[in-house]
Amino acid sequence: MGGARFHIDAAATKQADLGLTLSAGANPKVGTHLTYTLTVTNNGPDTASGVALTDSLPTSMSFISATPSQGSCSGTGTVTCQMGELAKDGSATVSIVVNASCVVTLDNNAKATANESDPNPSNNSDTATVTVGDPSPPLVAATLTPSAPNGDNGWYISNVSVKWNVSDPESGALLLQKAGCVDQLVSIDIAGVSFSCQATSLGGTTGPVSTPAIKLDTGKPVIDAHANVTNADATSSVGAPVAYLLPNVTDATSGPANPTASCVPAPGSNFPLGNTTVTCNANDLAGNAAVSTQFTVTVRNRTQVCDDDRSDSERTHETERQRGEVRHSSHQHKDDCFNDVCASTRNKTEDNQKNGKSKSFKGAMSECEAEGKEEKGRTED
Ligand SMILES: [Ca+2]
Ligand SMILES: [Ca+2]
Ligand SMILES: [Ca+2]
Repeated sequence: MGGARFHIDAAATKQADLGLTLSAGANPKVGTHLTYTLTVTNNGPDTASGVALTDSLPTSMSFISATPSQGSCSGTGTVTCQMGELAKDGSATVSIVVNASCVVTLDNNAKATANESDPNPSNNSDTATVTVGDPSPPLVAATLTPSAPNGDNGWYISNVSVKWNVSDPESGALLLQKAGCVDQLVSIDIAGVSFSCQATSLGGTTGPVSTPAIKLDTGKPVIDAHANVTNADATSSVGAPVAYLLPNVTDATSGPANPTASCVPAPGSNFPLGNTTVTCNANDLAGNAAVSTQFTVTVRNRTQVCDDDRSDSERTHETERQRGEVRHSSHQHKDDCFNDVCASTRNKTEDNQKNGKSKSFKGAMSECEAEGKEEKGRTED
């Protein structure tokens, strides 16, 4: 212990005025390196021994390396360098390289000490101030849900949510200024709407960034009502081809995919005897399906009546015709047919009248006779 005290006492009799300067390189950007240079000078009058430099790095600076011109350094948060002796008027340096990790203005303080007493302690520490800049403007992106049009022809057929994602990893949220950038829910049919967002940080300005035009159609197209078709007459024993007009289609937003509906059975196709339900469907351009529309096509059973009620002689003729023994024109056949129908109808009507039943056959009979005469007249012409 006595030896140690003697050593300290002996050093205290000598004086060395250390001076420290701390300088920093140009203001860095986040993610780039910055070099601090510590320079220690011994202004005397004696040689300094046990020269040590201590630099407590700012917490937002991450240590990369420390390189002394003499001696050695250790530590990463607080860097301590043992520089050894420094002769009067001698100087030594330490280069400390750090990485700037965030946008900030900060001070770095360092100090120098030696075993000898320092007659001028005021120049033993120094401060360097740097401002770390933001190298990049904000990140701006919109997330649409659904992410892409889920209908036809670029249309959405369900509500669309728009969420803005705005960030700046260097400047941070507090340094962000936004214009627009409002989350949206598109829930009303519209032929096209776009939203935008602009953001500014210490790194610059991004935008305005715009969403694609959002076209929303959730409404079904409408098919006009179609009246039943009741006046079609059979042209053969299996029915008749029946023409009808396809119903029109309207749609408020995207418009109909086709101006008229698609109906089954199609117009002009053969309809069987009796009632057939026709079903019509349609889509709009966005792909929404209409509520289907139905109507009835009735094919009246004239041929069947004729076949049932024709006379035995007509049946005989039919057989002969099939055998090729008799050649009747089609007009002649129709005459026979209608005659038979009229005869049958007349008989039924007379029977019904006698029995006091419905007289509705009377109308049918006169209509039938009129048509029969008309047909006959054409045949004779
Ligand atoms: Ca000093
Ligand atoms: Ca940035
Ligand atoms: Ca629609």
